[in-house]
Amino acid sequence: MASGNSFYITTPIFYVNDAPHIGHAYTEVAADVVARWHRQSGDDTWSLTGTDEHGEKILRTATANGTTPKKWADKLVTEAWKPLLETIDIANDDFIRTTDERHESSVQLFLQRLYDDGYIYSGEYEALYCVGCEEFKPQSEIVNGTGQFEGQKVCAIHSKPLELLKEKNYFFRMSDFTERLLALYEERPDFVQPESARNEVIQFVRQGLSDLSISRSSFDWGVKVPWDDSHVVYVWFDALLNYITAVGYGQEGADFERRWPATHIVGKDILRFHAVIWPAMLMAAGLEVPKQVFGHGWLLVGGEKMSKSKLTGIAPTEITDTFGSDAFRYYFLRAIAFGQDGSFSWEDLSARYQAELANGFGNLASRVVAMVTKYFDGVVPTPADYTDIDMAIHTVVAKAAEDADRAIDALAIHDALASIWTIVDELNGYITDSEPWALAKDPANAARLGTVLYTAVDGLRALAVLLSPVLPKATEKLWESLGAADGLGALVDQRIRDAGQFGQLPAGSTVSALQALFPRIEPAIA
Ligand code: ME8
Repeated sequence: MASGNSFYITTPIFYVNDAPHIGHAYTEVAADVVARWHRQSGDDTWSLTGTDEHGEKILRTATANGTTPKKWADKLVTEAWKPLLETIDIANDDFIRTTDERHESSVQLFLQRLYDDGYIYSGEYEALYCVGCEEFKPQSEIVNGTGQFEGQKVCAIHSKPLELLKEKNYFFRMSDFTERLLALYEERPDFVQPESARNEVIQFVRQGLSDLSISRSSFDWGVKVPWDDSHVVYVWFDALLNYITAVGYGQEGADFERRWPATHIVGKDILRFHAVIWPAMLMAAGLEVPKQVFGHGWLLVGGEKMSKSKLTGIAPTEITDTFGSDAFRYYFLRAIAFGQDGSFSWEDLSARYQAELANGFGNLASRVVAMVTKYFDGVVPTPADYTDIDMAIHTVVAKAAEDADRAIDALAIHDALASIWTIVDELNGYITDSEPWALAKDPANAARLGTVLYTAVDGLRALAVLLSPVLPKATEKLWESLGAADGLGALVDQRIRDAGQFGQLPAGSTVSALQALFPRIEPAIA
């Protein structure tokens, strides 16, 4: 369970060839929820995201747009990628760009170390390259083109023709690490997750690894190879290093020792880079391998991965403009089992918004606050003796908090949400069964009415804490409305681990009016 430990979580750093779509936002939100959860558990948490700006793909995009790659990257970072973080309410601690000086100098340091230790040699290479993936493709990922690419070899992911590259390159002796990697997967079953991803990686490595080409000399948009400035570092080798350069690898007085190793959240498309190449690089440098690599599933459109290059991307603002950032965050994490693929549908989003957020959680909060206002002039009542049905709620809350914490540790974010939602459902049922409106008709029931509403309002207190990593805006409003800030302090300072303990909201606190947390959405008029 999370407690006082160092916890460092990362997203991939995204290519700046285009603006983000909801697939990128999905990764960001997942990592952010886990980071916020750990922060609220008292862990020494650090969350990193950023952008991948070197390589041929960015160079070609910039050239096609009549500008330099750096200017293009600056524009995309400022106008698209940083605004994405605002749109979906990401509380990242750092944002790294591979064009940052702090990154480039540490990449050179790392590479020099591998070179000095004999892990790098010069050689000739000829193979089919996909600029979309920025990768030499193995036979298993090459397919025959169709339509306009009939007769050509294309990338199975991008469906675009591969290019035959023949260059003198520097190579990393990755083949030396086959056995050590297999031992790592064996000794630490959690190293690659979910299980399907782990199996895929093991199967791949068992076939034996080839050495990896880690430099390019046919263009110069990249980090210069320190001992040969006619080469730039291969974009993936450069990009993977962001996870350590951002926390100050090789710099004086940096946080590297304190933060590293990290939990990497990535899409399954880039699993092998993270679960094979990256740990091999770290082993060669004598550094600790990551704590975990978790490969989540894809958002699909028409059964295929949503993608920038296939123009099937949906901009996150298309959703947040109507439903808000909290609903965006909730929906993707609740509707799709983390680790599996899922399809986005407007119908499903609307239905869940209405049923779970507006009617389930939002309505529960509104009615409880309204009843405390109406029957107790807005003052949280003192509970009298608890009956079995009240105690059952205490148990539900405690269990939900524990289960959710365990689920987040396993990165089963959807399970954590399902556990927390048992509180919403049980509290709604409790209120229906307890009928506070009927109790209020007879002053002889005042003590019982107070107990019921205290139980309900303290249940809301627990929900505000447990849901704050997912629904930061709605839970903040609820916290304020409960008057909890006065009695208990800021919501962000509440500890997840303590949230399930019943009875923390001080009786006598004053609740204030609560506007609908998830307002009804009027259908757009065609
Ligand atoms: O690969 N569903 O960057 P990238 C879910 N720069 N997630 C998706 C998705 C989809 N349809 N489409 C994209 C790169 N993603 C490299 C990474 S890291 C050292 C370098 C998300 O811009 C998912 O996280 O192509 C995926 O792995 C990532 O975006 C790829 O982003």
